[in-house]
Amino acid sequence: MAHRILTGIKPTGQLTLGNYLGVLKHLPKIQNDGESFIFIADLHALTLPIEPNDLKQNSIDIAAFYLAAGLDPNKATLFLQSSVSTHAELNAIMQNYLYMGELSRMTQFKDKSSKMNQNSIGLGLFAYPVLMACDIILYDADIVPVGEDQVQHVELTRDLVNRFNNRYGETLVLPKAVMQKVGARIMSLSDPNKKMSKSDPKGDIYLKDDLKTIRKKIMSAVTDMGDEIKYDQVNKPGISNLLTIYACCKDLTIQEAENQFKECHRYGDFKKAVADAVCDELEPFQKRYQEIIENKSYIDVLKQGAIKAKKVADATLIKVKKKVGLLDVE
Ligand code: ATP
Ligand code: LTN
Repeated sequence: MAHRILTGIKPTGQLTLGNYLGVLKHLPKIQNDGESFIFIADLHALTLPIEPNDLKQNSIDIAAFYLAAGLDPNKATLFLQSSVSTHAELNAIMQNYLYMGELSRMTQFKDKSSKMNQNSIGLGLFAYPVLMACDIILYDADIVPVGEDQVQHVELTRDLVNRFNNRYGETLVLPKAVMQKVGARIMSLSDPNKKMSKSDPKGDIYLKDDLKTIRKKIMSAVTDMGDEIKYDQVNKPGISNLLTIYACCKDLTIQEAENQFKECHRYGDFKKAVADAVCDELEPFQKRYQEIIENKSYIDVLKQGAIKAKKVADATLIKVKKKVGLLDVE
């Protein structure tokens, strides 16, 4: 059977180089591996406080970034999660098949909620993986391209699918998280032991940063003791992260990237090469983004995408409703 591919990015803030190297950059290639559904997870962005205007602008940005990265609306279906109400409907059913114990063990929930006032943690943040599972299930997706931090949520989706299928008979497709070999976890430039994340601005490179700022950020990235350019996550997390960024921008393996810097014993020279690689990669991408923002081509793409997505999603919802015994009198 042909593959069904699904992935999403939530419009919680400005996209980072981590989002780009972990997922965005690879989507144009992935879209040829099967039928792709690529969306803006705007309902998910509401799980933490966000200004309405920021949410709108971030959503537009993600749409434009998808297109700038090279997603072809004739091949992939691009849409806003909130335009397809079926996500919320399936969520109402599926929340009964994931357990509070499971949800409370999710790393993302533990990380995000630990930074909050314990009396004002929204239910949506806790129940986040239920909605994410619905996103995946609705499109019969078997391939879910994500960065490393999202693998746990896809694993939980697999548990849900197995639980549902065991209870009601084969109904839902079992998904699999697919990560890039290089780039699945880009780390912060100021603390290479922490993930680069758009909700934690320290050590981030934003896709909208101008090239001068990007250079400056890379040149001042935290590095490690010694002068060797070697991949060693434990003893050289800073250099390893920069090597990963370089390899990913140049489409090299880590080994190939390392070989290029065998003779280099000056971190400054190495950082300059990394900055060049990132700027070479992002310059044309930023130009395309700017054009798309100006011509607003994303509006029609999202409209058409929602219509296509809804058809597929509704068919799954009908199947699920039947299986669980919801009476259909339409
Ligand atoms: P937040 O900080 O709001 O949690 P995020 O950037 O971690 O945001 P998303 O925007 O929803 O999360 O992530 C979109 C995709 O980018 C996901 O597949 C995620 O795994 C991936 N991703 C996010 N950060 C990185 C990173 N540092 N390295 C590689 N992939 C990443
Ligand atoms: N949870 C993801 C965004 C997301 C997603 C999805 C990714 C929402 N639904 C379905 C893949 C498949 C995140 O926080 N990065």
